[in-house]
Amino acid sequence: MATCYLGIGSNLGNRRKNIKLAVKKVGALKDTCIIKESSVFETLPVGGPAGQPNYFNSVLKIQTKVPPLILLKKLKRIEKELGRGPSLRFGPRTIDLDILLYADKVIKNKKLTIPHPRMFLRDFVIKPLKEVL
Ligand code: PH2
Ligand code: MG
Ligand code: MG
Repeated sequence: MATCYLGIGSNLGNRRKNIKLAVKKVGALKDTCIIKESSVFETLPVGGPAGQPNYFNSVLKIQTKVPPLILLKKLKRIEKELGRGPSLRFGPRTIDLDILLYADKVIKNKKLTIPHPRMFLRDFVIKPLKEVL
């Protein structure tokens, strides 16, 4: 089992509900369990088009046997199930599920970079992450 941290964000639709449903779906993944769930924080959008709604952000600590690239694929499927369509880079989205850390792995390829390349610059990640470390 690998300990892994996921960043969750939503700034479209019923943001709190989107996060709740995403957590439920992550918890239902095979070979995966949720260890801790941070509080949900309302945060100002960083980057992206001007005038987009505030985000709700949280972080999940999970344990999983699912390897990183497969986990990424499963998270993308959950995003799609929750109504995320194609969007601008940093544009508004119903749900965003990012792998922040995966055990002590360092990964860099076309599809995935771990640790998440911008996590240490982002208060909206660091604040909830501190609650669940
Ligand atoms: N996600 C982004 C870009 N900007 N800003 C906030 N406050 N929260 C986010 O989750 C967020 C963002 C790209 O994924
Ligand atoms: Mg993101
Ligand atoms: Mg993402």
